[in-house]
Amino acid sequence: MKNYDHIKIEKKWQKYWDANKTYNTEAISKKKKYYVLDMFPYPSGAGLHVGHPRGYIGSDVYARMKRMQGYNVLHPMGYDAFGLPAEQYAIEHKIHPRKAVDINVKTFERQLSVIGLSYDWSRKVNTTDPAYYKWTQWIFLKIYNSWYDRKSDKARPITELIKLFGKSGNKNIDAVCDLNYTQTFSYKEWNTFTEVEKQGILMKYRLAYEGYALVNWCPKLGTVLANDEIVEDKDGKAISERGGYPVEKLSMRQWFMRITAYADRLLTDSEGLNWSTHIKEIQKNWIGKSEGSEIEFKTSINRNIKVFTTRVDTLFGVTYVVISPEYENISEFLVRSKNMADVSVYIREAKERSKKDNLDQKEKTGIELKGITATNPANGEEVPVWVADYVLAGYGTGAVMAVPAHDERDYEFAKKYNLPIKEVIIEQVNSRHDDGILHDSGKFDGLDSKEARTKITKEVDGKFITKYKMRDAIFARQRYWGEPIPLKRDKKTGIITTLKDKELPLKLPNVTSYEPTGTGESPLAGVNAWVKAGYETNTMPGWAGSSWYFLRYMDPKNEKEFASKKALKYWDNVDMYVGGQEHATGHLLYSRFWHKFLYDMGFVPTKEPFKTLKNQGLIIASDGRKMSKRWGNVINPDDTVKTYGADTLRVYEMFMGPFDQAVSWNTDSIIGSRRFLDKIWRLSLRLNKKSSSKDIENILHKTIKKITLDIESMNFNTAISSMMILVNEMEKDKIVSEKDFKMFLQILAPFAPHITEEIWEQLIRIDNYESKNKKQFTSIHLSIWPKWNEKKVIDDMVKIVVQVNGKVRTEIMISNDANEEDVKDLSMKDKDIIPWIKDKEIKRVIYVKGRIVNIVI
Ligand code: ANZ
Repeated sequence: MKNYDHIKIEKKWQKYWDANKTYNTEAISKKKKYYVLDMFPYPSGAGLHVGHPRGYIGSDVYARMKRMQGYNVLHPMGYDAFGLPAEQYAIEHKIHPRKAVDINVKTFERQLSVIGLSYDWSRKVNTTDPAYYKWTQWIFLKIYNSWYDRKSDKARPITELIKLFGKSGNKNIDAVCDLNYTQTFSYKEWNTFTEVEKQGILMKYRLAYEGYALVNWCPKLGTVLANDEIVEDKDGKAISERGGYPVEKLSMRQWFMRITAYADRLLTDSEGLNWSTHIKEIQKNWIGKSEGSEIEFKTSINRNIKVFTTRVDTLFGVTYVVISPEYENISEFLVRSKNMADVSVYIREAKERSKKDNLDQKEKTGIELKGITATNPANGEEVPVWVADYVLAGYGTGAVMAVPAHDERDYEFAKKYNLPIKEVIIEQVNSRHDDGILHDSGKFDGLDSKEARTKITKEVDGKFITKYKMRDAIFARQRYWGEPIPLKRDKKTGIITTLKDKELPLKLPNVTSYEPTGTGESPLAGVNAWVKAGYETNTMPGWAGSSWYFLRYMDPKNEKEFASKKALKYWDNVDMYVGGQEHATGHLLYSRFWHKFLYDMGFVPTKEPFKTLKNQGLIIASDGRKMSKRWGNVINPDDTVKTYGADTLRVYEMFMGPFDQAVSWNTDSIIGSRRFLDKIWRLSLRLNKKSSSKDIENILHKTIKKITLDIESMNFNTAISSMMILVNEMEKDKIVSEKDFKMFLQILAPFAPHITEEIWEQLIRIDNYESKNKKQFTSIHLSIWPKWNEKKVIDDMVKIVVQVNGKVRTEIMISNDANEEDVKDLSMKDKDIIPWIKDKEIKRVIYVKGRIVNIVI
């Protein structure tokens, strides 16, 4: 082949790899394993644009190097195909979601395969496949049938809790349970409870439980919307992104997962993960652990107000106390206030606002409860009590002690309503919100904030408390296209029973209408047989199937277990996970949570699913926007592959800029990557059996070292630029040694797998033609990754600066292994140095290895 014909070459090798199963993972083997995983995509109707494969190409380069380094590499791909995108597509195109998903998967698969990604397709998973979601349902049931024991700090089967209740009631049990559940009972009482009562109590402890939550309800669309399906109109009111219809808050029956039980472990275990600090920080803030104190204020109406504060050291600076409009006992305060009518209007309006307004309140409002005061437990001072909407009912105790001198929100509020501001902390590090030294705080004056917090909490009989911002996760959608929740409800008693293992999967029934019902209920509520059987009508949310798929790849065809113990032990966990950072508070938290649960139950051997995580940056369209059908700026990889070749696309996407940063697509610069490959093609036609020059050899070995380290750290762009330099040097040289060129091909192979394979094969063919010992062809991608020769990597000669009394007088070149005496000797004999030192007494000669000689006279 004279010219580089990418179309022919790429087709040929994709067919060959497929037929020869070049990339199939060995089952459990003696080899060391390496697990390289991409976040699997939603197969949306639009297909791939050139932004999507960036992460896939990066992880593919990485996986290919690991394979060549001798690892048994697991590098699979699959589809996360339940949920809204697939459902929307189906509704818009009036086809059943099952069909829509199958069509979309085909498109994705075709697009992915022309890029030459080295997936083991025999391990493909699809979350909508009943053979897959059988195990999603199975895991759900395990979670449903578990509780969290704080004493052993792990999940345990609910059967054990039932036994404990029967033996000693719930007094000595330290379990994570519903925040509002305070009932205690003895074992005798437990045994007298009816089954319905018992099940009601257990629901407060289960790790998957039923409850109510405010959801975003769009009456016009007749459906519940996720937060990211809502936008604001010009007045800041919530409207649906599709159609622009009003959205309200509505309380609806839901299933939840008690992820809060794992808050602390999710926090502490993230420290050991090799993830970007940015993502860890996002998760940390999301979990929002805060350590503080709960203290009580007595009030003039004989009703205490308990507040949660992280800054009890500022207690002497309290100038008022605030309760939330949705505070539990607010009516008792309301009826005793002197301005009851106004307060009641305020409360009603504030509640309305919090129902309707989607996001954070912009301007703080409030009203004083006239005639009611609270007593500061530290100094007996009487302060006013206010109701205000900047205090949230669902956080802490729903009430705060306000310290406007040291808290920004209180400050804003105090300024607006002319409330006093009293400073009690000085010598803060950065701002008046920081810790410092106490003053005007009675006997605590002079203490630092930290010490004061302990002492003051004790003094006022407060409690030390740890709170989390994170809430339990809703685990239900009122839509059709999701995994059925494998529970049945008895019509008369309401008692819920779980399906047996052998009844799984509970398959999604065929329906004629899978559109929202308009009542807010799932379309399954309209399927007679389903309702008659008593099945749960909500389906699982989008995040169910993706919370454990990485485990299924380890043993994807197993019908008896979600994965065998042996496979789980061998594959251990994901070594390298690549995907977008937009999943920081969704998928990446949920899957860590499920994994920890499975660990507690002894089903997986590791505490964390993903050891290392790398986030690829976005590819922005050349007009500066995100690529999207809506903007008409999408570039289809199919076109690029056709015109320039998959190898060019791969090299270009890896060369565009640092892997983790956003870059913009520029069709004009693709040609540079293509020329690089053209050059390599031409070089391959003039190879030589002689050795390369020493210079080329040195550059080659340096490049091998650099590429190896760059791929390891995912610095793909610098890897490519150093290969470009090497190719330029080779091109200039008269002799291009075949042996050296082959090593170069090997390090290029992960980036450009087709062209390298083609040249590799041609070289073997030529060799075989010329020699008697015919060699069998084996793929370059299964060849052994070249090792660099350390001696060739170190420069032979180094430059030494020679100074006299600290002033630079000349430079000399010395051999790398020259010893100290030789270097000093050489420096003093140098013709440029002799004039400076002759006839002088030399006091000292200082040598800084490999860099400087300083002669002191
Ligand atoms: C007095 C104080 C003085 C506070 C000070 C802070 C600084 P994090 O860290 O986010 O947990 N707070 C408590 N419950 C609240 C609620 N339901 N709605 C709104 N704000 C609430 O924040 C804890 C702090 O947030 C608490 O500490 C309380 O204000 C406020 F110089 O108490 B602080």
